[in-house]
Parts: sequence; C-alpha cells; structure tokens
Amino acid sequence: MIRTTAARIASLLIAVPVLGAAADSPPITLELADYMTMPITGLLDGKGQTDGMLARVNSLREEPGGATRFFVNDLNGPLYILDKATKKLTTYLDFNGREKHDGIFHKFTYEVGYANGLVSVQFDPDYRRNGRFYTVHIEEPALAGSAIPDATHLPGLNVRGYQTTTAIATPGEIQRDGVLIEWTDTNIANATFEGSARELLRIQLNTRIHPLADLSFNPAARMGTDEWRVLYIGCGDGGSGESRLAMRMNPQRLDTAVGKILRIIPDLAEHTATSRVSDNGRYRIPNDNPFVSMPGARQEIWALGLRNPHRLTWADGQLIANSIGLRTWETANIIHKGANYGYSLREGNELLQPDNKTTKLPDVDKIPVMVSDTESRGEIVPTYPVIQYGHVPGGGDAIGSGFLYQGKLIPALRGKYIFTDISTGRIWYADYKEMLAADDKDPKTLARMHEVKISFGGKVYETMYPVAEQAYHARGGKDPDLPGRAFISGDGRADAHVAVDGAGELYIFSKTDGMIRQVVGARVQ
Ligand SMILES: [Ca+2]
Ligand SMILES: [Ca+2]
Repeated sequence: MIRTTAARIASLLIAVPVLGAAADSPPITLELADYMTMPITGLLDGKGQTDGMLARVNSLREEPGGATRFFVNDLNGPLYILDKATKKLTTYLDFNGREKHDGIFHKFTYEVGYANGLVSVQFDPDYRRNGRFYTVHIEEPALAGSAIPDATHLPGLNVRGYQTTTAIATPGEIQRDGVLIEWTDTNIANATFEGSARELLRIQLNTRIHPLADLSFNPAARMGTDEWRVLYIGCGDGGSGESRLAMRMNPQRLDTAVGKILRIIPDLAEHTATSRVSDNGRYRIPNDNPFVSMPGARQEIWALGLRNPHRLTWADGQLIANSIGLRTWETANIIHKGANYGYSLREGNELLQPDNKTTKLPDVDKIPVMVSDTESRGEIVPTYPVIQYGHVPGGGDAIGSGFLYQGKLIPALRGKYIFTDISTGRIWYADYKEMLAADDKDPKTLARMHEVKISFGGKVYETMYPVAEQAYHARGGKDPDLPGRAFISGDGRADAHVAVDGAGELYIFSKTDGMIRQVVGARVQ
C-alpha cells in the first residue's frame, strides 16, 4: 500500500492507542540558565561529524552522600570534577593518551562514532567509604602502544600489578573494544587522583558505533540486600544488528555480550555466597542472573535484543533503558530480567525485515531463543517499548537520556519521565504511570509524549537546537549552523541530553556548543 508522506507521518506519530485521561499533562516551559561553559576539546572549523563539537560532555554525575561535586566526562578524554559551590572545574583524569596527548590510555579512540571515547562514569554506592568509581572508555586494539595505563603525567596512579583482560569475543570483524575499569581513590577529599585502577572487563565491538555504554546501580538498594553494589551495564550492539552479514544476529545471540543489558558484581569480596566468579576472574556474576544455567549463554546477560541501550536510569525500582533505533523507532524500555526486546528482528513495536525496513508484526509474534548462530532453544514473545517516536518531522533521530523527575523545583513534573531527542534537541515528558500501564505485553499500547518548551535568555524555543546554535557561534564555531547532521535535524545537531543532580533537579547539556545549562524553574499553563 502506498501512503502519502503526510499520512505516514501521522501514523508514526499518533497511530498508537493512548492510555489514560487527557488531564494532568499541562504544557510546560522549562526556564534554562547557563551553568557551566566547558573547555573546548573539539575543533572550531565545523568540519566532520564529531570533532567539530566544542566539548563532548556525555554525562554528569553528582558524588553520592551529600557532597557538592559533579564528575563530568567529555568523550574526547577529560574526566572533570566540577565543584557545585565554587564552579571550579578541575581535570581529574585524562583518558586521551594517544600520540601527542598526555593522558592515560595509548589506544584510546574518540574520533568517528558519536559515542566513542570516555563514554561513561558511575560512582560505587559505597563511594564515600571505598573511594571507588567506574568508567567505560573505547580502545582501538590495532593502535600502537601498550594497553596498560600510562601514569607518566598522573603520578598518583599506581599501575603496579595492573593487568588487562582478554576481551569477551564477539562474532564478526572487530574494530574496537569497550573497556570497563574500577578506580579506587584513596583520598576523595581533594580533586586529584591517588590510588589504583583495575580492569574488570573488555568487550569486542564490531564497528565504530553503539559501544559499551552506561553504568548504573539500583539507587534503592541498601547495604545487606541482594542488589547492593550490583552493576547494570548497557552494551550497544556495536553496529552488528543492521549488518547484512552473519553478525546481524549478535544482539539476539546469548553467547555474545553486545546488544544486551549486563549485570555483574564488580567487587570480588561482595555477595560471595550468592554469586560466582567470572571467566576472567575480575568480577562476580549473581546466581539469579537469568541465563546462568543455560549452556553456551553468557552469564552476565540480564536482558537482550537492544540496538543501542546507551542510557540507563531507575524509576521507583524499575530499570529503564533508552535505546536508539535504526531507521524508524526511538524507544524507552522497562527492563525485565531475561526479557528479549527483539532487535534485530523487531524495532519499536514492528517487525524489522532483513532489508532494515519495518512492517507490521506477524500474527504469531514469536522469535527464537538463540544461544549461538547454530543453536536455539524454543521461542519467546518479544518485550516491547513503553515509549516510542518515529524518524519524522516532530519526532527525531535518536533518543537521549531520560529521568523520572524527583526534584522539588518543578512540581508539575513530579511523576513524569523527561527525555530528549539528541539531534533535534526536542524535550518531552511522559507520565510514569502511563509507562507502567503500557508495560502490558501489548505492543500497541504506549505512553503519550508531551513536548516541553524552553525559555532561555528571554525567548521561548521549541527545541535546544537554536539555544546551542547561538552559543556555538558565540564561542567561535565556524559551521554555518551546528556541526554534524541527521535525517530529521538536517544540517547540524543539538546533541542535547538531560541530567539530574543529587536532589533530582534537572540540567541539560549539549555537545555541539559544549555547554551545561541548569533548569532553574518552569512555567506551567
Ligand atoms: Ca583524590
Ligand atoms: Ca505496551
């Protein structure tokens, strides 16, 4: 059936049954103020996709335990400490040890691929006592140099005894490794690093997109409970799932770690009675992970079939993964133990065909449980997203981060899940109760999205794009609009994400202009 573009757009945006009443979803305009101008680590010439972004901030995390500092990671290499009280920004670690750079890792790779470099940082829940935190960065094994950290310019880092791990194998050609490291700072009262590092794991990645990504601990877990210090890891599919080669099935295969949510215990001394030591001897695997007893399956897997679950967050004890789609659907997914989200056999609530186009689901909606390329064990029904939007005008290109708002500043956002589209810089919220209701095994039911406007510098904007564009040019950026491009955003990308501080209040950061802005209030009509 041939449909007009307008009809297709309409169907992509509103063809889903909506849940709940229309009340309690007021139009909201967020009031933004500049918070931090990040040091320029990119190029001003505007050329290229990622190197023309002024500062590729990928997350900000507040130190646990009532401290007043953020850790801020820039994909280009620096991990900063940002003091909230003084606004002092200190380079704490620099991961970029490539030729002519003074940082730690000689094989560090950050150019090409939107999320490559120093991808993520997360605090151990017991950080106040043990000084531990975790990072993910990307390496290119073929690059010259040692994979052992270089402490030449970081005298506080003790690398004696540091050993790399054997990468978890991924079928297909390999371009990069995602590396997870545990850091222990013996004095967290200062802004310098003194202590040691331990490589926990590395995972082979087929291409330069969708790497090992977000790290998250359940914030509701308390000491003495099974979930305490259990780490959830979002691992992208490394670009495998859109390939026409055999690696297309990697996100579905239980013998691979890519296209998965992984769950491990970083500390070998934690939960020793209810877990087992990993193959590489560096971390533990909880006995209640869903595939520990399936021969051939990777025991680290918690959930599977996700293309690029690059952002993890918790809402009332539920893990949520925002996953970037291929050609059609951007999704937020409530993550259940052992669930299969269908990729690369499904995208959003549709079937994904081998030609990478989507079509309606089959009458009998089942997919094989694939242990490897040759072995499967029965069939299962896929699990479907609770939020999705299309690659259409008014939609976007790539879902960014999201959070259940738990702050005090904007009462109208309480109970709402707020999230961005990366390239267009649109911001929406969905009612969290509707998301829970949409988690009903019915692919057609989805939570409604409500677009948020932005007030900045006395003007109101529909998206973050013009906000970032002004700052980009004011900071000397030479691209006529913004660097990069995408299907819906066109020339230029806002590259915007939302973040929260320890009190649950909102920040919005954008890579192309290298700015962090604070949500200082909101107008509700
Ligand atoms: Ca220190
Ligand atoms: Ca549903």
